[in-house]
Amino acid sequence: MDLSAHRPAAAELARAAELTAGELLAPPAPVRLGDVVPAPEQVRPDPTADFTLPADAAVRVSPDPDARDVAEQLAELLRPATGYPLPVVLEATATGGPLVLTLAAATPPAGVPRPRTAAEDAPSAGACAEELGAEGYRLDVTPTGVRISADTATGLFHGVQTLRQLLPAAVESPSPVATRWVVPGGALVDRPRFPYRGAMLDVSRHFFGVADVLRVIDHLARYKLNHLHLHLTDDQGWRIAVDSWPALATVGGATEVDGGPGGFYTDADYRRIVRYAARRHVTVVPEIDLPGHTNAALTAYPELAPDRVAPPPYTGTEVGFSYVDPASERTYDFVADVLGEVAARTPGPWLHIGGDEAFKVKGAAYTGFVERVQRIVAGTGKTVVGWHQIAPAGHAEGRVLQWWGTDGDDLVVAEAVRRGARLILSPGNHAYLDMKYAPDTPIGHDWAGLIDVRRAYDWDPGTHVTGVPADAVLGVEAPLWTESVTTLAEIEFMFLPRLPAIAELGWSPRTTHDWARFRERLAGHGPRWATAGIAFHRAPEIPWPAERDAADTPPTGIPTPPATPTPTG
Ligand code: TNX
Repeated sequence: MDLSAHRPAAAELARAAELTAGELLAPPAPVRLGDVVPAPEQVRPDPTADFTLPADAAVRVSPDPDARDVAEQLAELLRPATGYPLPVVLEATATGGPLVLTLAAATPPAGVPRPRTAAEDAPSAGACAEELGAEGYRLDVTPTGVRISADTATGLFHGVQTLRQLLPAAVESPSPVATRWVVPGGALVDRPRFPYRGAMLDVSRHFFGVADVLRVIDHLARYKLNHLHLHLTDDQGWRIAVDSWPALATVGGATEVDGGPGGFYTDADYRRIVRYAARRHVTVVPEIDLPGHTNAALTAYPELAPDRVAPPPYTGTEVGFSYVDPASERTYDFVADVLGEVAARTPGPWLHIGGDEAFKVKGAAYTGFVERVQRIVAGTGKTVVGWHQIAPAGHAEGRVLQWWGTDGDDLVVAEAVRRGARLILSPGNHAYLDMKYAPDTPIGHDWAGLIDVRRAYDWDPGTHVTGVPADAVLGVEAPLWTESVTTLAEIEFMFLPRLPAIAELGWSPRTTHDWARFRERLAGHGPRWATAGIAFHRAPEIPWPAERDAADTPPTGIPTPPATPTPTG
């Protein structure tokens, strides 16, 4: 029998082989200028202006210590994957070069039209297009180089995070990769919608060591989140050393959910976290939860308990049973000492006093306690933040309520806002990253519902709570409670990919809000996380590109990431 009719011709075989080889060797899809998360305010791509980083590039930067530090961080970020030396050079008037970071608003390099701002496009608005503010930046890519300009080092830092995302995903590799380091041409002007963009890590229910916290700060910084709220105390463990009440940490810190060993941050540990965060333009917001959620403190100092009897340590996950005695003066000595010490080692302006779920301290006893604690905070020079349960207490100058409701009709909170409070929005059913993605998510809660990526993304902080106008919204925060979260890989699994969704709501103008585009942009981050050894949830709603080298991460399992270098700095 003649099989020649079924045998592919040699030319066809060669063609098929060529296609397969082409697929294997083809560089990954090029990054586009608008592929950034959170979405930038204005993007003007110029496909004729792509730039390729040369091996002998230097980073030129204005001679300012903070700007210089951002330049050092850019070099530190690029060196491992590129293998290039990337020296940092101080230059008062850097006019050009492959990588330039300048602190003053710079004239765009010739050939790149300055993008028009929304303000310029609106006929009535007269605001200056180059008002970049405290956090904004401008990024210009021409065939001869990348220039980031900003009014502040913080703006430069955010610009560097954008540049990082514009380079191929291989830039996340901890070891050298042979590739062309192409940045898409064009110009971009960017600044945040809200000044407060944060995430919370509960280090009480399970304790996480300094290295884990530093890694979390890195994740925040990537997505231009600028606040890390540390939930430092709860029934299951007290996590910060306090000199004047030492047993809080040594006794109260020795437990956690399910009987693990717990732990606490020494003064040096806490300062290291604060310093590491500051270098990444992230402000630490410490929370001492009062008057409830205090079982760990009571085990150490029974004199604070209403019956003056030490309760047994608590390793379960119920809430609302413990409280410090609001009728005892000793309680206020404790509060003043603790808040005084924490304030003294916290450079940021905020002090979070909790206030949630104090079910056994009711009515005037509760509001009276909160009002007194608000005065103690004011005495430390900090601005008070509390969970929205503190709304009925009297107003204190500048106070901020963190709203975690699941129903946007909250009259008590709207009234507190009318009296002058500002709001951080952490709606339980959109922003609580301890909620499961889907029924089969192996860890997490579901009391506020399931939160897939779309649910994390599809809400508007500016209109979410009835009677709370956008200008009373300070920003957004994604809390991660850790009753069921025990490792860094599990933190990352719950954070990613939802944290970038919340980050985008906090940063990007509402006009950029678009689920279809967001999921496309987010998809490109999968290979970045995989390359960096960061665990994440391969949410089925996101069109992740096929990964060649990445570890296989099943849709619902929590992958064990490859060992990552310990953060330094
Ligand atoms: C409620 S929301 C809490 C926490 C729990 C969390 C679990 C809030 C301020 N309090 O004590 O850990 O639910 O999702």
